Amino acid sequence: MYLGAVAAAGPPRRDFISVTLGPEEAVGVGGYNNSKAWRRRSCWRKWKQLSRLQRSVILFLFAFLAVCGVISYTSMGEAWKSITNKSLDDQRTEQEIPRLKLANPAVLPAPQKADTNHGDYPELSLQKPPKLPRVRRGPSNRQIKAPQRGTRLKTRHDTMRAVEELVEVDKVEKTEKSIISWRGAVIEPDQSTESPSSKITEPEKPSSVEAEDQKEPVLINERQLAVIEAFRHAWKGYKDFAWGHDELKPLSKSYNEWFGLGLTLIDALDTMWILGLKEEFEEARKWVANDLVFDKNVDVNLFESTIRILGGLLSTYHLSGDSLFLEKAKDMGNRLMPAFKTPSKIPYSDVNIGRGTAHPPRWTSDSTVAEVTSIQLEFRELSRLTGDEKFQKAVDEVMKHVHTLSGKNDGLVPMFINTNSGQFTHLGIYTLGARADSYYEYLLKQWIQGGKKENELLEDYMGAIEGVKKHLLQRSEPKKLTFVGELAHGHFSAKMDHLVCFLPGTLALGAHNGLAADHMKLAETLIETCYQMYAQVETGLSPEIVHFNLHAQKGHKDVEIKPADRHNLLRPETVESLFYMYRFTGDKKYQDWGWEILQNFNRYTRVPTGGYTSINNVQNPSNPEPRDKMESFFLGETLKYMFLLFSDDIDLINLDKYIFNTEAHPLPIWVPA
Ligand code: DMJ
Repeated sequence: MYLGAVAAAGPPRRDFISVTLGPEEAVGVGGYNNSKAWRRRSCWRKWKQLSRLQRSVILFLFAFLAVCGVISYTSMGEAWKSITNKSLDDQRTEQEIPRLKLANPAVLPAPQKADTNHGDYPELSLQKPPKLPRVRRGPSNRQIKAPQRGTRLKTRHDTMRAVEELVEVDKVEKTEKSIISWRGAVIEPDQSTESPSSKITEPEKPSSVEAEDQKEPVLINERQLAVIEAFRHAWKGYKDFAWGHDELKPLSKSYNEWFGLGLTLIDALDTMWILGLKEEFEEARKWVANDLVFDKNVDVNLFESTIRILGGLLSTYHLSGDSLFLEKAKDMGNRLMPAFKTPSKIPYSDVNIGRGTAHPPRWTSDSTVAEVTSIQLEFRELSRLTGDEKFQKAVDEVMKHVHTLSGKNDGLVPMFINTNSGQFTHLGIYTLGARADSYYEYLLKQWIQGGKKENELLEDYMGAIEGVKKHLLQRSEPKKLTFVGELAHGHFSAKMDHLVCFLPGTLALGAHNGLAADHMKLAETLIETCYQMYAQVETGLSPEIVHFNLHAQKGHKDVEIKPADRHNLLRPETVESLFYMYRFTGDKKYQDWGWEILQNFNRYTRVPTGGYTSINNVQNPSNPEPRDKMESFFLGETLKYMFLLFSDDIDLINLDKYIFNTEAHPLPIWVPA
């Protein structure tokens, strides 16, 4: 905790010079006479009795003391002046924090500094099994209540010691908790959460921030520590070789630029907050404050920049209470608005955020359905926070329009929509994978975000799940795994993208929110399938796409992989669903599955000099063929969901108060359950 220079310095010290006179002088000789005249006379007599040398020595001493006095007065004055100025500066910074600063106070307490000792961790090289990280003192993450279903803390001595240290730190910090001032984030635990905006009457105001969530000391377990360690390793690579750029190329020790907006850094902000990585967060925050500029002649993809940048900034604002992130989010949101200036109001895929122009891809005037229907959580939230309705209006219009469109098949949507006509194109192909996936996810999540009142969204979601059941579900051989295939002009294909593995989590979230109980059953069978997409592969990592065997063949597993599909991009969907499944069932097998996956990421994708890399061949453990790229969602999503999966605390991003956008950025539910 940073208490500020004044507090740290404490009250000014007073120095005294004590001059001790001899007993004779103190009480007089021959009786006590304390009259002023007597004392003056007596002193003068004594002075006269001294030799010249004695007098000179005394005079010299007095002169010396006087000079010392003057010098120390001047330097103390300077010190005092600088302390006073600093405190004024602090006050100024607080005042200059833009208007919205306290509109929505921080949800979680400021992350605590994690142990910076990298040295405890042996570096793992590619393809070698990693050693389990030694337990160390992790960050104190005080938003967590006592674990609900028993912690996964190991009983090993060092683990307990680590935890005891955490608790000790926490106790000390708790006593200082009246105001936590940390880089512009001002958190007053007693402050109640208010709606950030009073300008908008609908939708309803959130009450997402609960100081009561911040009750007990946090116990970080060994698996969470391993996630922190993985994050820090990834971050080290990004920091050393790609700082401020979009994506790390960990093998060539360089970077890849996509939008030129520090994508990885922004995507990772709220993960750092949740993991308690204060130092890293502070450094990244500085970059956002000083170097993140949107006034650039650059084309960005509307969907990707909304879910990663806008979503990342909004959730970081909610978690930290730091208005810097809201200001940046507003700026970005405004710059994305030209995308909606189309004949149909269905947005273009690309926007030049510097010039304020938008356009479809060069080869078509279509946008993908997932892209135009998976920006709503973020734009709606931006309206709620700013009081400016235009963001919400634009995206609501898209949803209303899509709701009425023909060309659906029992709630399943085609993959493309035309920005001129507003009609679906490429009819007849239905998938829950690429280009359609998050349409289904956002139907449910918008309904939850808005307080479960927007019936059309629910209607479309429920209808779509019926469509999935009717057209896309099949069972594989030999294990009879239920999977979600695709439909192309009436023909079923047993192809399933890893992307579809968001679905078990979404189904479970719906069931948790009161929807059909059989959704939970389906979620349970589908997450088993997603896990098998890892477990049946040589590296224990899923490929991008699998084909399931519909007929039993000797020596064949359920999962078949085509050469073009055997890459792994460090994607989050399975871990994401494992997180939801564990939250809602408490079944520890989901944590164990996630743990296996984390270890396999460490075995096959970790680059010794920092960072993780996507790989080309999940079927070859001796050479998984690194692709030399770390996607921003590895930090934004995969590791965040891992950390949350291993936590036993339902209040670490409480799912009745938050809804994750499709890039794992938590946003408040407006009317919490
Ligand atoms: C992320 O950008 C989002 O999760 C998106 O919805 C799908 N693709 C990646 C992760 O796989």
